[in-house]
Amino acid sequence: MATQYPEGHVLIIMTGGTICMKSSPEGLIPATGFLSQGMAPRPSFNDGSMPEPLPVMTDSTTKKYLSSLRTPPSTYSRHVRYTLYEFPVLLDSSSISSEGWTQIATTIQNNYSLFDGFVILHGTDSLAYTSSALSFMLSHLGKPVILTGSQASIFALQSDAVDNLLGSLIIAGTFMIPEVCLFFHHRLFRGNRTTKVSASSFDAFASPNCEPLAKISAMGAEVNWALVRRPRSIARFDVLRNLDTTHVACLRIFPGIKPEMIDSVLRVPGLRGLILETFGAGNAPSGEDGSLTAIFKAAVSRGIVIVNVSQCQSGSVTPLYAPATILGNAGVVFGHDLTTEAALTKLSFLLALPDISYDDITHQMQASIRGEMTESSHMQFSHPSSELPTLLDAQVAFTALGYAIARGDVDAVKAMVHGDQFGLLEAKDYAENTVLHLAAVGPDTRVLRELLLHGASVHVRNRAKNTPLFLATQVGNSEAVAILTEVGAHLHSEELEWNGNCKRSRTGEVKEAS
Ligand code: ASN
Repeated sequence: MATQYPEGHVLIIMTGGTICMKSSPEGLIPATGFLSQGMAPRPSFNDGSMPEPLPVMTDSTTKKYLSSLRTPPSTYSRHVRYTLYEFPVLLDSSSISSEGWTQIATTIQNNYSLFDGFVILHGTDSLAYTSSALSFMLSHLGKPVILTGSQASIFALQSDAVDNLLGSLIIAGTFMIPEVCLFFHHRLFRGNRTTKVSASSFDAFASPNCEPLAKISAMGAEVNWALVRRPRSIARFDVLRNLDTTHVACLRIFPGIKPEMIDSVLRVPGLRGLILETFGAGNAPSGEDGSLTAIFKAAVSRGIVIVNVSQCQSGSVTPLYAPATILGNAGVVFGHDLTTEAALTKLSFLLALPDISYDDITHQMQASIRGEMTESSHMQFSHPSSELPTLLDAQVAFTALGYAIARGDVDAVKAMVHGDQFGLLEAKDYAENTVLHLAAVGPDTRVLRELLLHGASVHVRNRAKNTPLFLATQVGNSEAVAILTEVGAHLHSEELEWNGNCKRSRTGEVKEAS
């Protein structure tokens, strides 16, 4: 059925979890057939248009055509067209491991150029761990990866499954939020900031040290673009497989804990890292005559990375009290406001990097690499309400930026997008061209490079469904094509078909090839 609205294409990856579960004599277990039984019968997931199957890479060389469905148009006048790839073995997420994370990351990588976004369906028990792990495994990510699940099965009469899945699907198919996110109970969180806080409530996840990236209400999604992280280097999307979860441990300090207990964990053969969950702002007992401190010091000198995170949900590990300072002096790393989930998966990620030194690991554990930690220099600047930029200011700024791009004025462009308070990188003109579309056909590729270094997305398409790369190809701007390709831009299947059939002038006007 023809449609006047554009479609975002999303791949849903089903790994298991309550969302797909059905009863068995042993209790709830994951069941197959989610697309046909759970989604197709519901009008909010299926507009009845019976679209063609979509190609999905089930491994690096095998392409299969899987049934697809399309949502009715959303508030954003867009459909989301999607298909669902079910893993051969569906898990209760309590059984996920580094192998499962690699399977998810590899599936995203194999299908990266075929879809605009990805939704991962996963059990809630270890959802915060998987979200954190993927955030480290996927580097230079340029498309949304949204993990979700539910507290009750989609087949249950009262369930949070439809809201969680529909919200994730619409965000992944509409907004270019190039982060690993967790969507639950109407809120989109940065995945590596989350923790599961309830075993039964629908409001099951919290992100205590980082505001949600977006909230859904009856008015639609309110995205906090100032918080959204973007890739800011000229590099392609890449995946690190096989996190080292076998040489790390996690230990929670409690009143009266015996030093021998800690020592025996630190002497587990092959142990390379320990996440130490301490009291409050990072405090732990020193032991009689400093015996516990001596144990930590000895472990550090054996090359074990020990990271101090708080048992509290919010706040940060700091050298405020003597016990935390003593731990720091013994070589224990301050994990600041990392969640345990993020600390454990980050350490497993760093330990899996080839040729990384002990000093590099301890240094990186104390800095933010994927927005997992609040860095004091990144404190949000907030405008007094009287100085909030108006819509008119933003429109004027976007027009001025458009002119600067058109004349190739790299200094003016740099000044305008630096500390961008108007959301210029998300803004679109009447034809839904972003600043990157304009720069792709502009006279100076230094402007294009500058916009990329400030986080402009190469994957956003304009109203005619064209990417900046397509426009650059059409006007024969080979330098722009090379730069865009270097950051992982790719043509979509329709663009590959159109390419060669028509030529576009530098002003963006389409001409039939003669
Ligand atoms: N045990 C389930 C899981 O994590 C819990 C859930 O998904 N709500 O797979």
